[in-house]
Amino acid sequence: MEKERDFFEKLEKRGVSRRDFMRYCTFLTATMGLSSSFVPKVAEVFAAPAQRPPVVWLQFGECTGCTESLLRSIYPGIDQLVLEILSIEYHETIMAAAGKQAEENLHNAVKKYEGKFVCVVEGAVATKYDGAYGKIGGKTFLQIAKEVCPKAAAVICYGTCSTFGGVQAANPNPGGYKGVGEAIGIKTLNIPGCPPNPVNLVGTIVSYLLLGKLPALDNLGRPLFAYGKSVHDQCQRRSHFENNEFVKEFGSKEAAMGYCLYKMGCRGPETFNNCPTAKFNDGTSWPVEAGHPCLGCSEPNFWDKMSPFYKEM
Ligand code: FSX
Ligand code: SF4
Ligand code: F3S
Repeated sequence: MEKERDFFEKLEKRGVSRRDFMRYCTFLTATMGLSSSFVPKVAEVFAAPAQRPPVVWLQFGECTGCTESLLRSIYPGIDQLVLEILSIEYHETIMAAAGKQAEENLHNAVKKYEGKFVCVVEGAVATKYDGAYGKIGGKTFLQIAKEVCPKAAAVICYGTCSTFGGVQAANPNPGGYKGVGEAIGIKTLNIPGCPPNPVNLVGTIVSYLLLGKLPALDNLGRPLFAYGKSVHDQCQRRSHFENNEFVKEFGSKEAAMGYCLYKMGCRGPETFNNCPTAKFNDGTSWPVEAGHPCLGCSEPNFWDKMSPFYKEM
C-alpha cells in the first residue's frame, strides 16, 4: 500500500495523473490480449514491483532507432517507469560509463547475474571474416554475442536487425550480417519492426513479470499477441471497401477502394504486426493511417523481399 502511495506521488510530480497511468495500463493490457480484469494487476507490476529482473542491453549493427523508440515515444513520464521495473545493468546509450569502465560493467553484470539476466539485443551481427565488419572496444559483435547471450535466462531481439539481420543483411551484405539467433545458433524471442513498437517489448516484459512466463510465440519467435494477425486484417482503410455503408457513401466499391494503398505498393497483406491497433507515438497514428503504404518492416528480409517498395506486388 505504502509502495503504491509513493509511486502515485512520484507520478504526480512528473505530471502524470493516476487517470493517465490507468489509461496506459488499460491500453497495455488490451495490447497483450488480456481481459480488462487484468488491468489492476498490470498497474501493480509498475506500482509495486515484486522483482526487478537484471537486464543487459546489447547494441550491434543498427541505427539506435530501437532504443529511441523505447525512450522517446511511450506516454511522457511513463517511459521512465519501464526503466524502473527493470534493473538495467548495461546499456551503451543511457549509461554514464564509457570506454574501459563500460566494458568492465558488462563483464561484471554477466558474471554476477549469469543464468538470471534478460539480454535485450538490438542490431545485427557480422559473421564473415570472423565478424571483422563490426566491433566494439576491440571485440567483434560475434565474439560479444557468443560470450553474453548463452549466459542469459532469455534473449529478446528487439528490432528487425537483431531479429532477421535488417538493413545490414540486405543485398549484397558484404559483412555476412545475420540476426542474433542465426548468427550464433540460439533460440531468441523476437520483436521485429524497423523500428519496433515499444508497447510490444513492454507487453512482453510485463507479461513475464505478471504471469511468470514469456508469451506464446509464432514460428518466427514473435509474440502472438502482437504478430498474430496481418496488418491488412486490422487496417482501418479496409473498412472502406468492405463496409457496405462506406461503399454506398463513395458510390461504388472501386471508389471506396481508392482509400486502400495496395496499388501504391502496400505490403500490409503479407506483414504480421499490430501497428493498426497499437499505433506509434502514444497511439497517435501508424504508417498507413498517415498515408504511407506498409513496407513490411517486421518480416524477414524485408529490404530485399518487399522492395521496390512502391511497386504493387
Ligand atoms: Fe534496426 Fe534498431 Fe531499424 Fe534502426 O536499433 S530495426 S535499423 S529502426 O534501430 O536495429
Ligand atoms: Fe491492406 Fe494496405 Fe489497403 Fe490497408 S492500405 S487495406 S493494409 S492493402
Ligand atoms: Fe512496419 Fe508496416 Fe507497421 S512498415 S511499422 S509493419 S505498418
